[in-house]
Amino acid sequence: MGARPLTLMLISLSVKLTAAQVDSVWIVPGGVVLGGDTIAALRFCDSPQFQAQNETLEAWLGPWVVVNGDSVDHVLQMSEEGEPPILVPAGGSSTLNMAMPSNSTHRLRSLTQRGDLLGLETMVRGEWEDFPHYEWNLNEWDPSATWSLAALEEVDETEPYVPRQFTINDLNFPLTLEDSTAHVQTSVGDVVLISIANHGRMDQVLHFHGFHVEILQASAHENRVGWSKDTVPVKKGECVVVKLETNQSGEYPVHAHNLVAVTNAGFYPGGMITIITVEP
Ligand SMILES: [Cu+2]
Repeated sequence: MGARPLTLMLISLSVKLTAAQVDSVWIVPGGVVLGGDTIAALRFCDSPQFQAQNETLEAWLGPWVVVNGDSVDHVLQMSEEGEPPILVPAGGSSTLNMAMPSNSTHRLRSLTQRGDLLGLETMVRGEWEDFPHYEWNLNEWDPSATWSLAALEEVDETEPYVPRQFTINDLNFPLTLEDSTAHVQTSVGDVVLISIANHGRMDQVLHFHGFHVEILQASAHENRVGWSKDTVPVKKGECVVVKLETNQSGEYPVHAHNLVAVTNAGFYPGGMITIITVEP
């Protein structure tokens, strides 16, 4: 009998600690190799060390402190309209307040050209229903533009745009299959959610083989919520969330519909392709 109040006290203590937690993320410059191209990059990293893939921010673990390890200031913007931009001075830090509704997925991006084209953009997830949640960050890359930006030169965005690499979570196929949040692994009858953010300069359309998915969020197409489709457009800057309930086992590709987006430097297959693996 005496143990019960103690247990309750411990539970409420742990809840308080979670709510007061402040987590940090670092803006770090570096370079990556994608499909044979070397690319200059900026990433949101979980330590001061450069990492090739942007860190996803879980809003409920916030507030988040962003530490700018780049040599220039960055101005960050959450995807919501009306959220004020946040200045993170070079070598300094700022706090991101992430009061966002549950069941919603957003983008955090840099408003500078250097940040935008070097890939300083990531997904910020509110809490969703308690299903396994996968994350697909879509982007494309023009290697020569990244080197101009790394040298603090401007890129003329009115010039024809011919990216050479196309990625999910900053990896191109077949490396997407080694990423545990790009490669969906589930069992027949189970439900998973997939948050998709398009950080690139091109609209994309994803084609799901084997299944229809239910659209739970489509920030640029709100009329599509509730639709069940095997083809899901994700406009430039859009965040889409879909629910997948599998009814058959096997390996099913998901790929961008635009042919150039399923190549690595022109070679097919590559780019924005991943697999849904369904165990019986
Ligand atoms: Cu297809």
